[in-house]
Amino acid sequence: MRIVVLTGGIGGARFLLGVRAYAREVGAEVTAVVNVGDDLLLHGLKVCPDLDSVLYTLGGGADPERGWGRAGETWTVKNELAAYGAEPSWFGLGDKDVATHLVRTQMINAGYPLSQVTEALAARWQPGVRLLPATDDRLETHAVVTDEQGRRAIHFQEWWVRYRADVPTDRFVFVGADAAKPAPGVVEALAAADVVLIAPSNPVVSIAPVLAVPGLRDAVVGGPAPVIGVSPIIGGAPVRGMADRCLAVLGVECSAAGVGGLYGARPAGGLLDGWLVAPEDEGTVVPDVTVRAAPLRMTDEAATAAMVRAALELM
Ligand code: GDP
Ligand code: FO1
Ligand code: CA
Repeated sequence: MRIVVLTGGIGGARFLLGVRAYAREVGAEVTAVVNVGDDLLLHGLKVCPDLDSVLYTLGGGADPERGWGRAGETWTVKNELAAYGAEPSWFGLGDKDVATHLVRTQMINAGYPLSQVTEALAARWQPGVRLLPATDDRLETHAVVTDEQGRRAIHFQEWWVRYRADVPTDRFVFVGADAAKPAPGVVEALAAADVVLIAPSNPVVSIAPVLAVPGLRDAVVGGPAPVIGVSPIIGGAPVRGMADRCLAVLGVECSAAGVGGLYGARPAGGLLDGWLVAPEDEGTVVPDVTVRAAPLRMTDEAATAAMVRAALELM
């Protein structure tokens, strides 16, 4: 069996722990197609938060409380940069994390595409699933905001980390998406998939930028595999993060029904064949989509693997 998962960072990474556990049980192969819209250049370093969340989580090196970055992290580099007054000061790179960005940046500068760089980093972390960036090309999520400086587009990280999403926001744009191509292997993996799972990731700034790569959405929707989504919203609220703020920007209700409706039914030009919601959201209706309820809290690997099993039962 071949499973392809579309995913963002922390929520997707935790989901992948369950997908990997399930896949080991049944002998399935897993490919994760990871969002790159959060990526940024910082102090000359290429930082890929979602790819790193997945690598560190599956590799056993992630900080469990923070969710992003490395366990047992120290902050000497960050403090030294602050002593120089180096900007941006609102985004902190941990010392261990910096090593990842140094290796990645060196390879990118030597001409390697992000997909090959990711493969090289994965040789250390042994994530047990194939990790593919959605694209090797530049694709950055920006928020169009209006504040005392007027109407302008700021990088997603500035919107979230600097302003904590607390700034009037018109919309999100995926800069570069029009000219981006799916990374090598992505379309092939989708064409060979037995099932495509949409991780319980942020639909607006994790899954949408993956699908914004021309050809990628068509490869999912026009592909042979059923598409099953897992709701990141339980009882009208995200489990963590900023999905409620992001959905509000789109005017979409923050609910399992709202996100299911945003993805839409595959027969009606949308994405989904099946939609897994939490027991709290039992009775959720998404027209033309098979909806089922199962516990969706990813408290540990066994609970998450059970979620994956429930998702696959929707096939
Ligand atoms: P990010 O890129 O680091 O923001 O992570 P993702 O986009 O992959 O995932 C963020 C989403 O994960 C949020 O909308 C959360 O609601 C969702 N999430 C986090 N933990 C859980 C959980 O235990 N269960 C479910 N269903 N969703 C979760
Ligand atoms: N999130 C923060 O809230 N503050 C930070 O200083 C910060 C630094 C950071 C460095 C590397 C990395 O991979 C992630 C980092 N994050 C930080 C998390 C990140 O901003 C977002 O949570 C994700 O991009 C959302 O997917
Ligand atoms: Ca993300």
